[in-house]
Amino acid sequence: MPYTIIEIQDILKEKQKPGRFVHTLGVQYTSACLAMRWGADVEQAQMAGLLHDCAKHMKPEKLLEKSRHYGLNISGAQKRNPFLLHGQVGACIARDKYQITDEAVLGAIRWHTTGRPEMTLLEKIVFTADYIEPNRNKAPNLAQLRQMSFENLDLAVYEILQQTLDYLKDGAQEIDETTELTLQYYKKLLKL
Ligand code: DGI
Ligand code: FE
Ligand code: FE
Repeated sequence: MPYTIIEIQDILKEKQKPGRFVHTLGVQYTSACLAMRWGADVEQAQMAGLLHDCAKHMKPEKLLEKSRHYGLNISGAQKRNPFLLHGQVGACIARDKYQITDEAVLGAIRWHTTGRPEMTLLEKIVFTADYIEPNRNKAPNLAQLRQMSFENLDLAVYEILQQTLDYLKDGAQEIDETTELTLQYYKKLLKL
């Protein structure tokens, strides 16, 4: 029998710090709202949103160990910044531990940090929900971005990537190749 949403919430509540768990629920429900707006499957969106950070509590050594255990390809940027692996490891944990077999849900968990070129609708929804959920307070233009997510999802994805990359470059942080490729893909798609 697969786990219900409520059962997974109960498990994550024990594992995650209170702030992380509140964010997790925020992403679950925001993903559901975006799915309603854009005609995606609401159940898939809720499950992917709920599990997107299921590996976020792991320490860098543990993320690397799990990545090796699951036979993931680890890029140079990921080796130097193991937190970049929490989406990929999270997707493996979702399959292994939470018995998620739906590849669409696993993909949305896997790509939620960097995005990827040609994201599926569900992947774009979770990527966006992660940034705009009500408990997030990272961007100065969140109100505008939240509205944009319900008007032009591709443009919202692009804006989020742009802001994230600007922020990382300001802090002289290493950029994952996929994040950069995703920005370029959506820039071209939108003819910007
Ligand atoms: O796990 P969350 O904190 O909820 O959100 P997330 O999975 O989107 O991770 C957010 C962090 O990831 C944010 O501080 C920006 C960072 N990030 C995204 N792409 C890259 C990156 N960090 C580095 N170093 N390189 C990237 O390409
Ligand atoms: Fe995350
Ligand atoms: Fe998150």
